[in-house]
Amino acid sequence: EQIFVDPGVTEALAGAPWFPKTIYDLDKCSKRVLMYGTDLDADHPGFKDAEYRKRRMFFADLALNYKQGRPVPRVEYTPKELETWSKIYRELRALHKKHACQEFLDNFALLERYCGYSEHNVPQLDDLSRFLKAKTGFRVRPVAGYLSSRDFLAALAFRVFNCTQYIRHHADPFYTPEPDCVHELMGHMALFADPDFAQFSQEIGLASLGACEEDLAKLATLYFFSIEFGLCRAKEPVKIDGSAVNGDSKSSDFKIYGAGLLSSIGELKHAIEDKPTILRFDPDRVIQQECLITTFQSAYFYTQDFEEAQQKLRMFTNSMNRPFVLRYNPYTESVEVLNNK
Ligand code: TIH
Ligand code: FE2
Repeated sequence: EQIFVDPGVTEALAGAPWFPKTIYDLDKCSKRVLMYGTDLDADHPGFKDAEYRKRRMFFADLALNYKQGRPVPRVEYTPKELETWSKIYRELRALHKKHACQEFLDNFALLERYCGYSEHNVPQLDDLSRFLKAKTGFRVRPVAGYLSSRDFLAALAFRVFNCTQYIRHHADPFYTPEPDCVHELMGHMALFADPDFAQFSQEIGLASLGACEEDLAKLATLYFFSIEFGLCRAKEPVKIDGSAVNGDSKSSDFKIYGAGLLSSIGELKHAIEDKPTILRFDPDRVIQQECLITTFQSAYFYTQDFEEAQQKLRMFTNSMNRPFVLRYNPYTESVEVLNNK
């Protein structure tokens, strides 16, 4: 409870959608699963597989009983699950080395060293959470499936990432329409260990708290075409004397940092080999793009680097109109609401 309540703040908040004020409020909004959560949709590859459905119930239970601040329960993956993981791991790692951005690769090497990443082991969310906390203050909590954009983005404001713990059905290891632990572990985790990327992610989260529906949809689209499907420019190798090395530009001019590409063998190859539409990440253009969740994207967006993504995002969030200002307090892990009138 706030002790000194500014009447202007109370009034501004009354007109805004509810949002978590402290990290413990995430126990409310991170459990409102939308799709596939406990009951799978009919066209899902696991729909007719009773064993898979039962397994998904087990994971849904873990997530729905989770409480912020507790260790994430460790899971023993089955030989079948491990087989799916190994198959993807081997192939993705080879693709990462060629096409992922340098920040991703550097941090991925740390995950292999400190978080149990290997072809023969599915890493535990709790180990990642501890590692990320020490690196950037990010943590993960288990989630049962898709959340609404609002509930999903809200957690980022507290440097918390909602992370699925179940693995995709073995029928289609190359692409899944819903996030699974392969997507989270192979796609997202490495960059949350990068301080600039962590900051970028948190700023999207903070901007989303209490935003109106229209602004929220735009932010979700910006999140989608950066954190999930973003590209950046390959850095020119630099010679000892500081000049750029010219020539030899055989490999693509773009590197990948988006998790949805880095976790999908199918879509990553598509983005690299099929010459898709690649446009500059300009928020006013990006927000017009439809986010596709059951097929490959029809366009991707790039920035030079994370710094440019950050600047562009700030330009956008400054133009949003919210009747209050939020300030994150890392000591109390809560947001303070200030009057903006
Ligand atoms: N399509 C991705 C994959 O197959 O790994 C998973 C997702 C990315 C974005 C939303 S779901
Ligand atoms: Fe994702």
